[in-house]
Amino acid sequence: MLQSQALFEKAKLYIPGGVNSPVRAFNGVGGTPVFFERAQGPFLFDEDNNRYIDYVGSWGPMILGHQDKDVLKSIEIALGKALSFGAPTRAEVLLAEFICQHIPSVDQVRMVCSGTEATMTALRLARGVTGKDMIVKFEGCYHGHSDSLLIKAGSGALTLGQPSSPGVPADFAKHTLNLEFNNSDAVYSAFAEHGDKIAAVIVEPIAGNMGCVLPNRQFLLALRQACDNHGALLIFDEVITGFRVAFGGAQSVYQVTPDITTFGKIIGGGMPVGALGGKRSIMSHLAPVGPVYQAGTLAGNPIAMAAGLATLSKLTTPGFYESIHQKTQTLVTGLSQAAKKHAIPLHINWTTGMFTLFFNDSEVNCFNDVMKSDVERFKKFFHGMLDKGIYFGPSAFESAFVSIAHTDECIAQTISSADDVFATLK
Ligand code: KE4
Repeated sequence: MLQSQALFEKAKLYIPGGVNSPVRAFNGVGGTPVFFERAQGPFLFDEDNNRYIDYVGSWGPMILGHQDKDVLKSIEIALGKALSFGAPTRAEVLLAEFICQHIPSVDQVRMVCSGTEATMTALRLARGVTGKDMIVKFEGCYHGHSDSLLIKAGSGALTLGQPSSPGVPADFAKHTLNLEFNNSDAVYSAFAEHGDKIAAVIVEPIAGNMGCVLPNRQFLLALRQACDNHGALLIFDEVITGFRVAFGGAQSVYQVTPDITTFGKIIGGGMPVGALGGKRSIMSHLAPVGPVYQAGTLAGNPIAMAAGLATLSKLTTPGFYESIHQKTQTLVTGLSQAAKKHAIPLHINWTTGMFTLFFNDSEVNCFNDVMKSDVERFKKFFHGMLDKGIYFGPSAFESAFVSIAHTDECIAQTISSADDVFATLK
């Protein structure tokens, strides 16, 4: 890792913390971040040409694995025409059409350049439509770093131990209610007290940013009912789960329909893309049709649209999600059996294409459960696996991701390596 160490020292001269996103700095696990030079299929290669099986997948986008030939071909064709116009293009219409045709709750979609932009815009839209200011989010859920949402966020902020970031005015924070994920009673109480002021509820329908935490369907139904009863909008932040846990996202798995859905990651195939979508009656409030403003120089960028459309088109392959599900299930089963063999308290939450190891022998259904997990043991697990050429996200509070490119051999190697590492964790 000599090159990574040298690059990290240089990076820290020119970039705060040496990284362009905090979780990458390894503060959650200690040690020096690995600097990667290239990737292929399920593998990453660092600057010292060490190979790793990749369970980060750029935090979700790489569901096809790295360097998918069809995605690269689409990008090459787009590159031959232009990088950017700042004007309407066919490609953005085709990607919007694809999403609208396959997500029943979405009639129209607006492209942006990140998940943060998508959720920030979704909140502004909900506030514009309802004329109300308060929003409800859930502890441990992370929706990007816009001010209204960086309140007891999960993901990086959780790792940084700053449940709400400095720089967010108190006047913003007071409009954000933080409730416990999976706690329907808390939702009923919040709406009983503030219902006439709540513009929206935003939730990761399957949480990924406190680690993977699955919802109780009754909880999602309670959100839907509360929003209907009080004229608030339900926003499903499917930046991670969209086109990952199922072709129709978490909303298709739990059969609960949001008013607005935010997307990102997979819909860009690795390029910078976010999106928000919903019924025309809501989306028509967005400029230039309606008064709710949103804009972006590179929104709908043709290269990103090409990467996204090529990626989504391959997800329609018959059996794709069954295969991803099977790979994930085989891996999780093997890891659980290995931990049991070594009497390591481990609870793995998982669903199709995503999972998290909680070093905790009880169920993990909310943020407080997550915080009972043994983070020190996770750090040892992380580095033990890294030394064996297996790359998990450098934080106990993130989800790991499986791609269609992860072979049976990759999964067997991961289980075998974990077996060795668990033996050292006793
Ligand atoms: P971006 O602005 O990072 O594209 O998306 C923000 C976002 C919104 N909603 C959900 C559910 C998300 O998971 C994210 C971003 N996810 C994190 C990983 N858990 C991004 C990784 C990072 O921050 O470096």
